[in-house]
Amino acid sequence: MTQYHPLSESDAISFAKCLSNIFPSDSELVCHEIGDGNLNLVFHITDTKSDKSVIIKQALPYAKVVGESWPLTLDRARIESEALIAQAQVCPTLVPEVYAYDPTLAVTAMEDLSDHVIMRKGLMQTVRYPLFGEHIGTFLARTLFYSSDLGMNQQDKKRQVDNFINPDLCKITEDLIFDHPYTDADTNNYEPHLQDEVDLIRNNEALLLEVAILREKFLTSSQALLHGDLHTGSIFVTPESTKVIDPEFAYYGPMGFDIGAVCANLMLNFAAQEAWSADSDACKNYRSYLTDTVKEVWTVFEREFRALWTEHGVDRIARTTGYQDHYMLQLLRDTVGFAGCKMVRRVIGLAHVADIDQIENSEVRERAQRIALHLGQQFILHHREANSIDDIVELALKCVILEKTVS
Ligand code: SR1
Ligand code: MG
Repeated sequence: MTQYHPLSESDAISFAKCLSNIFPSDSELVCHEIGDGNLNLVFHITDTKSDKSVIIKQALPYAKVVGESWPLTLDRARIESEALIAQAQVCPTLVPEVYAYDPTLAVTAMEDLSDHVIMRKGLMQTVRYPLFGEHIGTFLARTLFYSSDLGMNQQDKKRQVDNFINPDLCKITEDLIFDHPYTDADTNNYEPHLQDEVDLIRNNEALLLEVAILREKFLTSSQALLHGDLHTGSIFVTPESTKVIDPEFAYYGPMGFDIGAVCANLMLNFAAQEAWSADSDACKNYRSYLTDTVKEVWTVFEREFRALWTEHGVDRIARTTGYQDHYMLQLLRDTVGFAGCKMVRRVIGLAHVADIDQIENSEVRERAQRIALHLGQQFILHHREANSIDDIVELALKCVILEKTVS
């Protein structure tokens, strides 16, 4: 039996050749390792004769971004492939198809999405994706509803909670999102000019309390099967199509964590737009596009989730008058809070976003970092008071005005 080993490009070709119904027998395969994420190897394999292609993704037994000193379970490859399959059952057009999973090699073979672009890159080129809000709002509603106690048998759900227990990857989130940015952790990574803001954050008791409340929810709530890392680098897009990839952080957690991740990453791009737009009018327009998209993501999510609940809810008690409204308001508030935590960590913590880090002009980059930090803090501080998605947008516009007046 083959033992686990990191694949070379030629190993990946041998693996791909054994996949049934992908490549013709006379195929001539070429392979490139294209993984630019923090954790895995990703091989792109094409048949030069038929143009058919496949992605082979392999988990490494450590976090690639740090090295072998940070061991990580290979079980995340199983979790990823099973999460993709579960998502495909309710959103078949919104995730790549899984062709095969090999537990020994921690490898998943899946549909190649090279005709799409990583959304983060598209946003940095100020491309607009008119169907994205509808697609991702639907993805969130369907994946979260059908894996929750509202949409599935509650005993079956508990077995799913067990199946998707993901302690190593949750620990990354617990540390990098809810802990390290608020203390002097070795893994933090921020530019020295931000020290004043970092000090303010670490000494803001009201902020730390809200982070503790949100962290508790991440630690203890098993509302639904989350994607777990739904940033714009985990989403492939074209103007017509949206595909969500990379659910290796999947676990049963609070729904607002996924919705907040999408909103946070749109708002991180918002913070960085001065650098990517051609001029200030274009920047203003693109920022409006981003805030409109945040609103649309929530609005579509809410519409679809409520409709699923009403039409396909399995729980009698969930039909209690007023309960749906109470639940949706709590989801909105969680979304705002988690979005804030995800913005702060991308400036102070270990893993950043290209939207901000790739800004060459240091003054513009600093303005983007400060907008992201201010906005993230506002979201965290006010998440328990939010009553509508418009509150998020209002906070964002206020932050930009404030940043202009102080810089
Ligand atoms: C050590 S992994 C760092 C980050 O990359 C992933 O995409 C997650 O966001 C994680 O927090
Ligand atoms: Mg990832």
